[in-house]
Amino acid sequence: MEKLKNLKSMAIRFNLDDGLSPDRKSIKRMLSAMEGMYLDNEKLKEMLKDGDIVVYEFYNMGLPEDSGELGFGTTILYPGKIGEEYYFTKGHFHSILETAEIYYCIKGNGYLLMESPEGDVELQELKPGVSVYVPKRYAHRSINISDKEPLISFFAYRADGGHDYKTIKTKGFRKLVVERNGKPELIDNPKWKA
Ligand code: S6P
Ligand code: ZN
Repeated sequence: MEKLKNLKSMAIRFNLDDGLSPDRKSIKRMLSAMEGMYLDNEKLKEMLKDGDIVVYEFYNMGLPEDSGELGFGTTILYPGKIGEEYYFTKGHFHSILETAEIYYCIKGNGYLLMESPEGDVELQELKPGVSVYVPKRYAHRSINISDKEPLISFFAYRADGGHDYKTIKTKGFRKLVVERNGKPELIDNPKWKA
């Protein structure tokens, strides 16, 4: 078949077991980068004394940040807890607030916690085969509730959406998912700042 000219397609492999790609280098978020994000920051500091660890890793394909492009990749969130809080991703709004995003869970079990600037909260369970639509205007954070498996999801969003981490870093999410009596529970974040 004659090859189409100027069609710059690409095929990127993501391993279905560990979520990693042999074709790109992942971005790793270390425990030290999560300082101040968990309720029990003292516990985090104590854990750091035994050395830094990777809490999650994800991909940025490095595509041009144009409105017609899509950013995509996998996020691999490892299992663990800090105090009663499960490991989570930092979470962010998109700089272009009107940016929606698609997640598709490949492996593991957890939640996608979402929150609008007005305080509407959405929580969806992530398990293999489930796709979650993150509506525009909603900050989002992945939470891994398994004690042994990584939570692996594929994501896609408009490549020029950008990331606003500051709002979540300073205010936090209104809600938190913690483990109580061996089960995940959604609670009000006692540290949430209006
Ligand atoms: C990007 C998308 C994911 C996250 C990744 C890490 O819009 O939502 O790729 O970047 O899961 O989370 P965070 O909050 O540290 O960017
Ligand atoms: Zn996002």
